[in-house]
Amino acid sequence: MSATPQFEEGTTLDRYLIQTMRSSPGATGNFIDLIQSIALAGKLISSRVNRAGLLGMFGGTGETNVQGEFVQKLDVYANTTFLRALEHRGHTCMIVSEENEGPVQVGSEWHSGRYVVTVDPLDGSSNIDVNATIGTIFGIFRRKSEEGSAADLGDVLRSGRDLVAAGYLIYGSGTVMVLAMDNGVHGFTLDPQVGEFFLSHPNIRVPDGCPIFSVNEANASRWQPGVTEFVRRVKEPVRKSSGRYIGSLVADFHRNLLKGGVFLYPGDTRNARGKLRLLYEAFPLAFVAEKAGGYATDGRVAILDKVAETLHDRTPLVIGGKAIVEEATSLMSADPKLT
Ligand code: P6P
Repeated sequence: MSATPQFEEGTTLDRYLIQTMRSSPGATGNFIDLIQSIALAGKLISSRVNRAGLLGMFGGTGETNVQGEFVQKLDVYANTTFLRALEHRGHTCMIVSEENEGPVQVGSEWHSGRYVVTVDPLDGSSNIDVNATIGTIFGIFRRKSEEGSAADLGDVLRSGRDLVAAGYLIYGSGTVMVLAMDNGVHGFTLDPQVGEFFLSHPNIRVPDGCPIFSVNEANASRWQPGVTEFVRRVKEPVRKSSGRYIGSLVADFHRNLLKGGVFLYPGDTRNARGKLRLLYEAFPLAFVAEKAGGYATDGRVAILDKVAETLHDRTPLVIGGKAIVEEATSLMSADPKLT
């Protein structure tokens, strides 16, 4: 794919995709259609999130999901919306969602779809009722299995390096879609009055330095020595770093992507693999981070070098500016392995 052409003010997501993909050999339009389907799901979820309090969409369903987490009403809506947006366009053959225990095979008449999508339909949903920023995270693989046949687990239990695109939608003061592909990372802001995403953050690059560190210090008593030492160092006055923790991965990541800094959710003596999921949280955001000049590790190895062994694998996560992530990783990799 060619280097990012310059885009004029008011470029829509559709125009960006067409201009970018025009230079891609063998482009069939399937990928553009897939991103447009994700954008549609984002518009629908954004509208519902913004009116949740008026529509009785606060609170839980009384169910727990495969993660053992209480399912919020908006979790169900977001998951259903995302699955429906992807299922009937012929571009997707399988979807792996945080909210579904197994993979969702796209309907039999559409097995020809060439893409596999991993998704956290609504990340941070425990923040919904307090109107804090939440988001949708997605990753896109090209299937390995024969087009026209049923997809299989080999299409998704694979290395993060196989991702062809990834991104997220953040539902905050505005709704922004951040999309990472070979040619870089770009942000598109939704104008709800016209229902269109417009290019607002071209060529996002993670700033150097560490103006912000983001970690839940309530877990400090369970941290390994390397994490404790890193957080001590980053809090030294000379570093001029501020602590910010929203408790919504998409919001904490997006702020650090734009302003610089590091987010950590390490493994600890209670959860050796931490809390966050590899396939539909860490992989996609690590792809975005690396395409923006940043980095992401599990405290030892690059997130994208890992191979997913189960659909809901958890992983420790250190993500943000390259130098600060490398500094944290150099300390954490000396820790004894947690079992
Ligand atoms: P804690 C939200 O529930 C989430 O999955 C991520 O969005 C967020 O980064 C993390 O959990 C917060 O977890 O344990 O700090 O509340």
